[in-house]
Amino acid sequence: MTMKDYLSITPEIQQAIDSGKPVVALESTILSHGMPFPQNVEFAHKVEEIVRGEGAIPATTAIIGGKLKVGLTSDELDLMCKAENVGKVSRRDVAVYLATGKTGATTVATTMMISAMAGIRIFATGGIGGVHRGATETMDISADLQELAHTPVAVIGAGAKSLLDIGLTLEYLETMGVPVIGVDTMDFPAFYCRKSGFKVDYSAKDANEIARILKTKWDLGLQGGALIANPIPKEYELDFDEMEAVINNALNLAKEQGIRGKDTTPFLLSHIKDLTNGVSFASNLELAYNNARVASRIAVEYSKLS
Ligand code: PSU
Ligand code: MN
Repeated sequence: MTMKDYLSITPEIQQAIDSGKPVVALESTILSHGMPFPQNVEFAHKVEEIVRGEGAIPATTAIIGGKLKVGLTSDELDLMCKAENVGKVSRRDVAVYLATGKTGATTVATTMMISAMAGIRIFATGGIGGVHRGATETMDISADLQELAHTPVAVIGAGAKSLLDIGLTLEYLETMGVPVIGVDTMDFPAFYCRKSGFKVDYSAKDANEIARILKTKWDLGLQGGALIANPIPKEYELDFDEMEAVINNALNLAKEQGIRGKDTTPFLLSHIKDLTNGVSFASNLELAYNNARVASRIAVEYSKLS
Protein backbone atom coordinates (compact mmCIF):
# COMPACT_ATOMS: atom_id res chain seq x y z
CA MET A 1 0.00 0.00 0.00
CA THR A 2 1.11 3.54 -0.65
CA MET A 3 -0.10 6.84 0.80
CA LYS A 4 -2.66 7.20 -2.02
CA ASP A 5 -4.38 4.00 -0.92
CA TYR A 6 -5.26 5.59 2.41
CA LEU A 7 -6.58 8.82 0.91
CA SER A 8 -10.24 9.04 -0.01
CA ILE A 9 -10.85 12.30 -1.85
CA THR A 10 -14.28 13.14 -3.28
CA PRO A 11 -14.38 13.32 -7.10
CA GLU A 12 -15.30 17.03 -6.98
CA ILE A 13 -12.27 17.88 -4.82
CA GLN A 14 -9.92 15.62 -6.77
CA GLN A 15 -10.95 17.29 -9.99
CA ALA A 16 -10.46 20.75 -8.48
CA ILE A 17 -6.98 19.81 -7.25
CA ASP A 18 -6.00 18.30 -10.61
CA SER A 19 -7.12 21.39 -12.52
CA GLY A 20 -5.63 23.90 -10.07
CA LYS A 21 -8.98 25.27 -8.89
CA PRO A 22 -9.18 26.81 -5.38
CA VAL A 23 -9.79 24.34 -2.54
CA VAL A 24 -10.01 25.18 1.17
CA ALA A 25 -9.42 22.48 3.78
CA LEU A 26 -11.49 22.51 6.99
CA GLU A 27 -10.86 20.53 10.18
CA SER A 28 -13.22 18.26 12.11
CA THR A 29 -11.90 18.54 15.67
CA ILE A 30 -13.58 21.93 15.85
CA LEU A 31 -16.84 20.02 15.16
CA SER A 32 -16.36 16.97 17.38
CA HIS A 33 -14.47 18.49 20.29
CA GLY A 34 -14.73 22.25 19.91
CA MET A 35 -18.48 22.90 19.59
CA PRO A 36 -21.68 21.48 21.08
CA PHE A 37 -24.21 19.36 19.16
CA PRO A 38 -26.44 20.28 17.34
CA GLN A 39 -25.13 23.83 16.75
CA ASN A 40 -22.03 22.29 15.20
CA VAL A 41 -24.16 20.72 12.43
CA GLU A 42 -25.36 24.12 11.29
CA PHE A 43 -21.81 25.43 11.51
CA ALA A 44 -20.37 22.52 9.51
CA HIS A 45 -22.75 23.17 6.61
CA LYS A 46 -22.64 26.95 6.73
CA VAL A 47 -18.85 27.14 6.72
CA GLU A 48 -18.81 24.97 3.58
CA GLU A 49 -21.43 27.23 1.95
CA ILE A 50 -19.30 30.29 2.69
CA VAL A 51 -16.31 28.70 0.95
CA ARG A 52 -18.47 27.87 -2.08
CA GLY A 53 -19.91 31.39 -2.08
CA GLU A 54 -16.37 32.73 -2.55
CA GLY A 55 -15.73 30.42 -5.49
CA ALA A 56 -13.67 27.72 -3.76
CA ILE A 57 -14.37 24.06 -2.97
CA PRO A 58 -14.58 23.08 0.73
CA ALA A 59 -12.69 19.99 1.88
CA THR A 60 -13.54 18.95 5.42
CA THR A 61 -11.21 16.19 6.61
CA ALA A 62 -11.67 13.27 9.00
CA ILE A 63 -10.53 9.69 9.53
CA ILE A 64 -13.35 7.22 8.86
CA GLY A 65 -13.25 3.49 8.08
CA GLY A 66 -9.49 3.29 7.70
CA LYS A 67 -9.34 6.19 5.24
CA LEU A 68 -8.08 9.76 5.34
CA LYS A 69 -11.23 11.46 4.11
CA VAL A 70 -10.98 14.67 2.14
CA GLY A 71 -14.49 16.00 1.66
CA LEU A 72 -17.33 14.63 3.76
CA THR A 73 -20.92 13.74 2.85
CA SER A 74 -23.75 15.24 4.88
CA ASP A 75 -24.01 11.96 6.85
CA GLU A 76 -20.29 12.00 7.55
CA LEU A 77 -20.50 15.60 8.77
CA ASP A 78 -23.33 14.50 11.10
CA LEU A 79 -21.22 11.61 12.36
CA MET A 80 -18.41 14.02 13.27
CA CYS A 81 -20.83 16.44 14.91
CA LYS A 82 -22.56 13.79 17.05
CA ALA A 83 -19.06 12.78 18.10
CA GLU A 84 -20.02 9.42 19.61
CA ASN A 85 -16.80 7.41 19.79
CA VAL A 86 -14.98 9.99 17.73
CA GLY A 87 -11.43 10.55 18.95
CA LYS A 88 -9.30 13.66 18.66
CA VAL A 89 -6.56 12.75 16.23
CA SER A 90 -3.24 14.52 16.12
CA ARG A 91 -0.18 13.43 14.14
CA ARG A 92 0.83 10.76 16.67
CA ASP A 93 -2.61 9.10 16.46
CA VAL A 94 -3.06 8.90 12.68
CA ALA A 95 -1.57 5.47 11.97
CA VAL A 96 -3.35 3.91 14.94
CA TYR A 97 -6.74 5.22 13.80
CA LEU A 98 -6.20 4.14 10.20
CA ALA A 99 -4.96 0.67 11.02
CA THR A 100 -7.70 -0.04 13.56
CA GLY A 101 -10.58 1.60 11.70
CA LYS A 102 -11.43 4.02 14.51
CA THR A 103 -13.28 7.24 13.68
CA GLY A 104 -11.19 10.34 14.27
CA ALA A 105 -11.64 14.09 14.14
CA THR A 106 -8.64 15.88 12.69
CA THR A 107 -6.88 18.67 14.57
CA VAL A 108 -5.10 21.55 12.86
CA ALA A 109 -1.93 19.42 12.75
CA THR A 110 -3.64 16.41 11.18
CA THR A 111 -5.71 18.48 8.77
CA MET A 112 -2.49 20.11 7.55
CA MET A 113 -0.92 16.68 7.10
CA ILE A 114 -3.85 15.31 5.12
CA SER A 115 -4.15 18.51 3.07
CA ALA A 116 -0.50 18.29 2.06
CA MET A 117 -0.91 14.62 1.07
CA ALA A 118 -3.91 15.57 -1.06
CA GLY A 119 -2.25 18.63 -2.61
CA ILE A 120 -4.31 21.32 -0.82
CA ARG A 121 -2.38 24.40 0.32
CA ILE A 122 -4.95 26.57 2.09
CA PHE A 123 -6.81 25.67 5.31
CA ALA A 124 -9.27 27.65 7.44
CA THR A 125 -9.80 27.03 11.15
CA GLY A 126 -10.90 28.94 14.27
CA GLY A 127 -7.63 29.32 16.09
CA ILE A 128 -4.50 27.19 16.26
CA GLY A 129 -3.25 25.24 19.24
CA GLY A 130 -0.07 26.59 20.79
CA VAL A 131 2.12 26.75 23.85
CA HIS A 132 -0.09 26.39 26.89
CA ARG A 133 0.27 28.61 29.93
CA GLY A 134 2.51 26.84 32.39
CA ALA A 135 4.21 24.92 29.57
CA THR A 136 7.60 25.48 31.18
CA GLU A 137 6.35 22.95 33.79
CA THR A 138 3.92 20.77 31.80
CA MET A 139 5.64 20.87 28.38
CA ASP A 140 2.14 21.09 26.89
CA ILE A 141 2.83 22.46 23.43
CA SER A 142 0.35 21.71 20.65
CA ALA A 143 1.55 19.53 17.79
CA ASP A 144 -0.01 22.21 15.55
CA LEU A 145 3.17 24.27 15.91
CA GLN A 146 5.49 21.49 14.73
CA GLU A 147 3.16 20.87 11.81
CA LEU A 148 3.34 24.54 10.82
CA ALA A 149 7.11 24.18 10.91
CA HIS A 150 7.23 21.21 8.54
CA THR A 151 4.10 20.93 6.39
CA PRO A 152 3.45 23.25 3.43
CA VAL A 153 -0.06 24.44 4.22
CA ALA A 154 -1.18 27.96 5.15
CA VAL A 155 -3.51 28.10 8.15
CA ILE A 156 -5.95 30.98 8.37
CA GLY A 157 -6.98 31.46 12.01
CA ALA A 158 -8.02 34.22 14.39
CA GLY A 159 -4.66 34.01 16.16
CA ALA A 160 -4.57 31.99 19.34
CA LYS A 161 -6.79 32.07 22.41
CA SER A 162 -5.42 33.74 25.46
CA LEU A 163 -5.92 30.43 27.26
CA LEU A 164 -2.56 29.79 25.61
CA ASP A 165 0.64 31.63 26.34
CA ILE A 166 0.53 33.81 23.24
CA GLY A 167 4.01 35.25 23.73
CA LEU A 168 5.62 31.80 23.96
CA THR A 169 3.52 30.56 21.04
CA LEU A 170 4.90 33.36 18.86
CA GLU A 171 8.46 32.68 20.07
CA TYR A 172 8.05 29.03 19.15
CA LEU A 173 6.79 29.92 15.66
CA GLU A 174 9.74 32.27 15.18
CA THR A 175 12.23 29.57 16.18
CA MET A 176 10.58 27.15 13.76
CA GLY A 177 10.71 29.65 10.90
CA VAL A 178 6.96 30.01 10.49
CA PRO A 179 5.84 33.35 9.00
CA VAL A 180 3.02 34.98 10.96
CA ILE A 181 1.15 37.42 8.74
CA GLY A 182 -1.67 39.71 9.84
CA VAL A 183 -4.64 40.26 7.55
CA ASP A 184 -4.52 44.04 7.27
CA THR A 185 -3.33 44.36 10.88
CA MET A 186 -0.06 44.47 12.83
CA ASP A 187 -1.79 43.08 15.95
CA PHE A 188 -1.69 39.37 16.59
CA PRO A 189 -5.34 38.59 17.39
CA ALA A 190 -6.47 36.73 20.50
CA PHE A 191 -9.40 34.81 19.02
CA TYR A 192 -12.37 36.63 20.64
CA CYS A 193 -10.40 39.89 20.61
CA ARG A 194 -8.76 41.76 17.77
CA LYS A 195 -5.65 42.47 19.81
CA SER A 196 -3.56 40.31 22.12
CA GLY A 197 -0.90 42.83 23.08
CA PHE A 198 1.52 41.02 20.74
CA LYS A 199 2.44 42.02 17.20
CA VAL A 200 2.62 39.99 14.00
CA ASP A 201 5.72 40.06 11.83
CA TYR A 202 3.97 41.55 8.79
CA SER A 203 0.64 42.94 7.79
CA ALA A 204 -0.55 41.93 4.31
CA LYS A 205 -2.93 44.28 2.55
CA ASP A 206 -5.05 41.72 0.69
CA ALA A 207 -5.54 38.11 -0.39
CA ASN A 208 -3.39 38.56 -3.48
CA GLU A 209 -0.39 39.70 -1.43
CA ILE A 210 -0.79 36.76 0.94
CA ALA A 211 -1.04 34.33 -1.98
CA ARG A 212 2.15 35.78 -3.50
CA ILE A 213 4.02 35.43 -0.21
CA LEU A 214 2.95 31.79 0.08
CA LYS A 215 3.87 31.01 -3.52
CA THR A 216 7.29 32.62 -3.06
CA LYS A 217 7.96 30.61 0.10
CA TRP A 218 7.09 27.34 -1.60
CA ASP A 219 8.78 28.23 -4.91
CA LEU A 220 11.98 28.55 -2.88
CA GLY A 221 11.48 25.06 -1.50
CA LEU A 222 11.24 26.38 2.07
CA GLN A 223 9.53 23.75 4.17
CA GLY A 224 6.58 24.39 6.42
CA GLY A 225 3.48 26.52 6.35
CA ALA A 226 2.41 29.96 7.46
CA LEU A 227 0.00 31.34 9.99
CA ILE A 228 -2.36 33.91 8.53
CA ALA A 229 -3.74 35.84 11.49
CA ASN A 230 -7.21 37.14 10.73
CA PRO A 231 -8.88 39.20 13.46
CA ILE A 232 -12.52 38.62 14.45
CA PRO A 233 -14.89 41.16 12.81
CA LYS A 234 -15.29 44.22 15.06
CA GLU A 235 -19.01 43.71 15.65
CA TYR A 236 -18.41 40.30 17.27
CA GLU A 237 -15.35 41.21 19.31
CA LEU A 238 -15.52 40.57 23.07
CA ASP A 239 -13.90 42.58 25.85
CA PHE A 240 -10.30 41.49 26.47
CA ASP A 241 -10.33 41.86 30.26
CA GLU A 242 -13.66 40.08 30.65
CA MET A 243 -12.44 37.19 28.52
CA GLU A 244 -9.18 37.09 30.46
CA ALA A 245 -11.19 36.64 33.68
CA VAL A 246 -13.32 33.91 32.13
CA ILE A 247 -10.27 32.10 30.78
CA ASN A 248 -8.53 32.25 34.16
CA ASN A 249 -11.65 30.78 35.71
CA ALA A 250 -11.66 27.92 33.18
CA LEU A 251 -7.92 27.36 33.72
CA ASN A 252 -8.48 27.07 37.48
CA LEU A 253 -11.28 24.55 36.96
CA ALA A 254 -9.02 22.49 34.71
CA LYS A 255 -6.31 22.54 37.36
CA GLU A 256 -8.73 21.52 40.15
CA GLN A 257 -10.08 18.65 38.07
CA GLY A 258 -6.62 17.49 36.98
CA ILE A 259 -7.36 17.88 33.25
CA ARG A 260 -4.26 17.12 31.19
CA GLY A 261 -2.92 16.44 27.71
CA LYS A 262 -5.29 16.33 24.75
CA ASP A 263 -8.34 16.87 26.98
CA THR A 264 -7.15 20.33 28.01
CA THR A 265 -8.22 22.33 24.94
CA PRO A 266 -11.75 20.78 24.63
CA PHE A 267 -12.30 21.18 28.40
CA LEU A 268 -11.33 24.86 28.35
CA LEU A 269 -13.40 25.62 25.24
CA SER A 270 -16.50 24.05 26.73
CA HIS A 271 -16.11 25.88 30.07
CA ILE A 272 -15.42 29.23 28.40
CA LYS A 273 -18.68 28.78 26.49
CA ASP A 274 -20.62 27.94 29.68
CA LEU A 275 -19.04 30.73 31.72
CA THR A 276 -20.10 33.33 29.14
CA ASN A 277 -23.61 31.87 28.69
CA GLY A 278 -22.82 31.09 25.09
CA VAL A 279 -21.84 34.66 24.15
CA SER A 280 -18.30 33.50 23.44
CA PHE A 281 -19.70 30.71 21.28
CA ALA A 282 -21.52 33.14 19.00
CA SER A 283 -18.22 34.99 18.53
CA ASN A 284 -16.43 31.70 17.94
CA LEU A 285 -18.82 30.88 15.09
CA GLU A 286 -18.43 34.29 13.48
CA LEU A 287 -14.65 34.34 13.58
CA ALA A 288 -14.54 30.88 12.03
CA TYR A 289 -16.90 31.99 9.22
CA ASN A 290 -14.71 35.02 8.65
CA ASN A 291 -11.61 32.83 8.46
CA ALA A 292 -13.31 30.59 5.88
CA ARG A 293 -14.18 33.67 3.81
CA VAL A 294 -10.63 35.08 3.87
CA ALA A 295 -9.08 31.64 3.28
CA SER A 296 -11.28 31.18 0.22
CA ARG A 297 -10.17 34.53 -1.20
CA ILE A 298 -6.54 33.55 -0.64
CA ALA A 299 -7.18 30.17 -2.31
CA VAL A 300 -8.74 31.92 -5.31
CA GLU A 301 -5.74 34.26 -5.66
CA TYR A 302 -3.30 31.41 -5.11
CA SER A 303 -4.91 29.34 -7.86
CA LYS A 304 -4.48 32.26 -10.31
CA LEU A 305 -0.73 32.34 -9.57
CA SER A 306 -0.05 28.66 -9.96
N1 PSU B 1 -9.02 26.13 18.85
C1 PSU B 1 -10.35 26.33 18.80
N2 PSU B 1 -11.19 25.30 18.66
C2 PSU B 1 -10.71 24.04 18.52
C3 PSU B 1 -9.30 23.83 18.52
C4 PSU B 1 -8.49 24.90 18.70
O1 PSU B 1 -10.80 27.45 18.94
O2 PSU B 1 -11.52 23.11 18.38
C5 PSU B 1 -8.76 22.45 18.28
C6 PSU B 1 -8.00 22.42 16.94
O3 PSU B 1 -8.35 21.24 16.26
C7 PSU B 1 -6.55 22.39 17.36
C8 PSU B 1 -6.65 21.59 18.63
O4 PSU B 1 -5.71 21.77 16.42
O5 PSU B 1 -7.82 22.08 19.27
C9 PSU B 1 -5.44 21.80 19.50
O6 PSU B 1 -5.45 20.85 20.49
P1 PSU B 1 -4.12 20.61 21.36
O7 PSU B 1 -3.96 21.86 22.16
O8 PSU B 1 -4.45 19.41 22.21
O9 PSU B 1 -3.02 20.36 20.39
MN1 MN C 1 -1.49 19.54 24.35
